[in-house]
Amino acid sequence: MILLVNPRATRPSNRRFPLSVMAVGAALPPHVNWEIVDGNLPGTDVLAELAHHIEAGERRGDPVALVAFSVMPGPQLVNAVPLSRELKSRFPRIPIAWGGNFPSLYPAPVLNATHVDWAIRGQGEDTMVELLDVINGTRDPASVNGLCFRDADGTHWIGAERHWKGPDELPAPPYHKIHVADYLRPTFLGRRSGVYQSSIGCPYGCKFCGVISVFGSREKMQAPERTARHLTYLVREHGMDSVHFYDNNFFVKEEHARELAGRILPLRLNWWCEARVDALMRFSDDTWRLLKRAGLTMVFCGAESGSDDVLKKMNKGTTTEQILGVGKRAREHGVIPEFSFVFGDPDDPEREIDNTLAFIRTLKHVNPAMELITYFYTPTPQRRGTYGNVDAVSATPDTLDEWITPEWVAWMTHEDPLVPWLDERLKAKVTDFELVLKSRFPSVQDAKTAEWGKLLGRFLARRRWSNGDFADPRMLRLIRRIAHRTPEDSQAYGHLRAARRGT
Ligand code: B12
Ligand code: SF4
Repeated sequence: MILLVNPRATRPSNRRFPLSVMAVGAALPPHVNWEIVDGNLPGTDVLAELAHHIEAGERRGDPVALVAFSVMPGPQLVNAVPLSRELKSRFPRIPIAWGGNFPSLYPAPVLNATHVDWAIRGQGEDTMVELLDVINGTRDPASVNGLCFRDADGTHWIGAERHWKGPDELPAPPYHKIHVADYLRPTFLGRRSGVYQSSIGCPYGCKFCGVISVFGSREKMQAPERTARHLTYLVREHGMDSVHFYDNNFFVKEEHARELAGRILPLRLNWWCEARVDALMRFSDDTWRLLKRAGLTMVFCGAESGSDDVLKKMNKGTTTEQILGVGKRAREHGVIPEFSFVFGDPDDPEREIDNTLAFIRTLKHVNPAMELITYFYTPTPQRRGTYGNVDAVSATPDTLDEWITPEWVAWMTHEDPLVPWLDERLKAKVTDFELVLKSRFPSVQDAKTAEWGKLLGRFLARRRWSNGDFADPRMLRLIRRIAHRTPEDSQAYGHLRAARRGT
């Protein structure tokens, strides 16, 4: 038996289908028994569940041969480390593997941890199947692409990169292995929102982006018919009414977008997806209308910067004119655009911040419904030296214990990039601006702030927004804090975070 663990990555109320471990499990050979243990489900004691499965497997004569964790940088890592360490100390003979974005990007600290036996880089389906042969003693681990391990003398073996497959070559999501209804949660899109990923990778090469560090600059899209078939199942059998598409880049070709929209239109879903502004600007008005009719409610676009020079430096391949163009067209077609920006240009951070904040104000005039997401540029070792001279950035940690300190958690979540050119004053410029904007125009996705807080914030932020006065909005911060609805279950990693000025 194989146990697939999704360590807690979010609050239970925000849980989503654990797609990563579902995908890996679906590809296991039919004779292999497997179960998912999902730390995002309310009240789950992951360690107790694992122990229960391990003991039950022993009794049935189907002992657990491997416990495999999915680990994303950030809070999921914070939860994975003690879990995996404790599991190893209680069941030292059971091999532990880690897959997902964290070991794909940072295999060395994973292999430095003696409680992890195998690290898997990149797409996991085929590597896991081959790893089972290794564990059964029928295959040399060095022959498995994507597999990393410690040699007998402790040196690290980093397996060659695995060529990854497109979604059409992989099994369908195994919905029968989870309680689907437990994962259909209310969001701004609907009362029973689900998630789905229909493509893998992204064909572009933005220099700051972690997606291409894992998948290279390639994207494989699933046939629209297959996507529609899976969504139809979720709608008809489980009453899903809306969906977040997790694709890094949902629209590549207009024809593909049109076919997909036509196929899912009868499902009457509301949906959110990520797209590039250049692709959206290429679409005809007729395509925009079709997307809207098919349920496109919000489209997330990586706008990144309000300066064309910086967009060029990032190798983004888009322009500020296209960003404004999408703002305008989205308004015309009744779709909410969600623009994300990356602050902290290594060469001239202050000028870039001022310029981009001014651009966001213009964008908000063009489309008042526009939503804002902010990030700080966090150069990863894989992308070092590609965008700005970032060689001064400190090296990433060698141990998992250091990775889960508050500083590195804030680094992984792009909250504090730990770069010398972005001091507290500059960061505050961004967070203060964001607070004024989000008080003046509360996000349709903000379920955390009580209604009275939103109303009061709107009123008090009015003058600041129209005067362009964003400096130290103490009153707005206080309102946000008091009006913050207490989560039903605060994040386990919360205490590890360094204090910071909130937005
Ligand atoms: C869902 C999701 C989340 C969920 C968590 C999901 C969970 N695990 O419970 C939430 C919303 C909580 C989340 C949060 C964050 N996320 Co996130 N997230 C995603 C998203 C949209 C989809 C991932 C997914 O399910 N894909 C579908 C599955 C099938 O694919 P997959 O995960 O890639 O899995 C494959 C391989 O990675 C591998 N694999 C994965 N797990 C395992 C396990 C084993 C054992 C094996 C063998 C293989 C394996 O095999 C799988 C099948 O091929 C991706 C974007 C994307 N489309 O990839 C971003 C993404 C992974 N997230 C990202 C980031 C940065 C974050 C945050 C840090 C953001 C923030 N500022 O706070 C936070 C913090 C994470 C945390 N809380 O720990 C980045 C990672 C960048 C990077 N390379 O480091 C991504 C790529 C988004 C982006 N474009 O920047 N995230
Ligand atoms: S378009 Fe988005 S996902 Fe693709 S490389 Fe650029 S930032 Fe990454």
